[in-house]
Amino acid sequence: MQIRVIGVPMDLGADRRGVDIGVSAIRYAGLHEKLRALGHSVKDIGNLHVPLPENQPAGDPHVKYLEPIIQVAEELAAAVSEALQAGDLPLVLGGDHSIALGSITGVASFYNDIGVIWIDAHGDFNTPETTPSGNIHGMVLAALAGLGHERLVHLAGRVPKVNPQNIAIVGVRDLDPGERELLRANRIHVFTMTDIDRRGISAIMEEAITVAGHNGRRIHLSLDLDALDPSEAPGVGTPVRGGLSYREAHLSMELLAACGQICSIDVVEVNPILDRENATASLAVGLVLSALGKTIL
Ligand code: B3U
Ligand code: MN
Ligand code: MN
Repeated sequence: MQIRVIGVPMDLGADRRGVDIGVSAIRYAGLHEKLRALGHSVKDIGNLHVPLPENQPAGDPHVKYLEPIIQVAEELAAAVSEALQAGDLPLVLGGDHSIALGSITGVASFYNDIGVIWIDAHGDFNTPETTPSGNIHGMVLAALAGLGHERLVHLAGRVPKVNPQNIAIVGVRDLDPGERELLRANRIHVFTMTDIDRRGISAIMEEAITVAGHNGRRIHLSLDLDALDPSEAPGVGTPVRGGLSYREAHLSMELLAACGQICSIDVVEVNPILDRENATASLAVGLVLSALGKTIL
């Protein structure tokens, strides 16, 4: 497979500073050589330009940094759909989770029906009315499903980008009250850590793959490193105890690789300032390898 790496050093969508350099940390953890060793060819188009918060007004406190986030999302959507047109698999490195707005918009402009598997401690399903923080990384999945701020929802192309019925969120353990209501009202398939504890990660991932991928549709994987337990992934902005273990996360990726429907990936929320010896970035690289075909035997 030809992998096209796209860096998006975005930290306008979250409060904790430092996710912008997650892009470099993931590259330094050996992403390219490890992908090549697995037999893939890798092309890296470098980083998109992202404005600094120092040079920007935050604007509306319910949707902070809306304009620059939209500007980057439009650019990223174009880069992702270009990669797909060339037959490459876009691997988008974040940055905070607001970048998924651009990557999934790009995928949705290439395929007319897609599924999304969103692996995250959080739902990222707030709107400007329900958000406790005003941070767009906590609203992006709702926007892609057609809910929330008009400018986010109507970004280039169709509305919604993803049919809410084709979304599976896995690893959830922290939802805001209004967000929970929205997930329920829109019948989003949410697989919590409790579901994983009770039924096992393998059954849960198989169900998530069926939700996102039935009828053979292509699946976009959006991997937020805070889905993992903070003991494995300390370098994230909003750690929440009780997350996926190392083995559960790898098995999830291996099952995704085996389904053969993954068309694009984002890896987000790695924060090297909060990390220990690049452990979270190294884990991110390992998980990407498993999602792209690495097996033990
Ligand atoms: N739900 C909260 C916190 C949050 C969302 N995503 C992350 N944190 N990483 C919010 O601000 O929307
Ligand atoms: Mn997230
Ligand atoms: Mn999260």
